[in-house]
Amino acid sequence: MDPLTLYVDGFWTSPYVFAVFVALKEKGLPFTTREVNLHELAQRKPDFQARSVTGRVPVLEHGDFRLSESSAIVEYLEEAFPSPQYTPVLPDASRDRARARQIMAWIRSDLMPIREERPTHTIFYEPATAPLSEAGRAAAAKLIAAASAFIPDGKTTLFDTFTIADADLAMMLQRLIANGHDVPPKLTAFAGAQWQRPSVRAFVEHERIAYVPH
Ligand SMILES: N[C@@H](CCC(=O)N[C@@H](CS)C(=O)NCC(=O)O)C(=O)O
Repeated sequence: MDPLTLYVDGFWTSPYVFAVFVALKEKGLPFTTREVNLHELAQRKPDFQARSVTGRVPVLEHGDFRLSESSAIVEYLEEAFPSPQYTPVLPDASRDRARARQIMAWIRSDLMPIREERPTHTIFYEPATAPLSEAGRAAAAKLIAAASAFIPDGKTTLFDTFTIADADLAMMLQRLIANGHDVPPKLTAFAGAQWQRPSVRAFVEHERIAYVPH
C-alpha cells in the first residue's frame, strides 16, 4: 500500500486535523504524522505550500497524491478504503450520509463566535477566562438547539454507528463543555461518549508541546 502521511498542527488542536486523524484511526490504517508549526508560520514555507497548495493543515499524502480540506480527505479515505474491508466513517444509507455531510458542512461554516471565543486550545490547554459575548451566547444557543435536534433521544451517536459527523459535533460541543458552559445532559452524554472512543482518545491524549499564543 502507498504510505499515508498526515500533516498536523504542532499543538494538536486543529479540529480539522482531528477529523482526519480519527478517520484514519477508525479505519485501522497505518500512517505517520508530520507537524507543521503554525505559530512559526511553517505553513508558508515553500515545501509545505507546494504540498498543501492552500497553506493549511490537514494535508494527507497517499503515495504521490496530496489533498487538503478535511471533509474532502474524509470522503477520499471513505472511497479509497471502503467498507467492508475497512470500517466506514460515513453512514451507508444515502439519506443518513447526506445528513452527516450536512452536519459536517455546517460545523465548518457556522458558529464562528464559538470558534473565535472558545478555540480548541481551550479544550486541550487552559480554559478561556473571558465570558462569551452576546454573539457567542447566541451561537452557543444555536449549537445546543441544533445538536439537540440532530442527536436522537437516548442515543450517543447520530446514526446507527459512529461517523466523523459524531466526532465533529462532539468537538464543537467540547468547546462549551470544557469551558464550563451549561449544556443539556443529552449533549454532555453524547460528547462524553464520543470522547471515550479509542480513535478520539489517541488525539486527545497525544503529547503536546507548551502552547504559544499566536
Ligand atoms: N476548511 C479547512 C480548514 C483548515 C484550517 O483552517 N486549518 C488551520 C488550522 S485549524 C490552518 O492550517 N491555519 C493556518 C493558516 O491558515 O495559515 C479544513 O476543513 O481542512
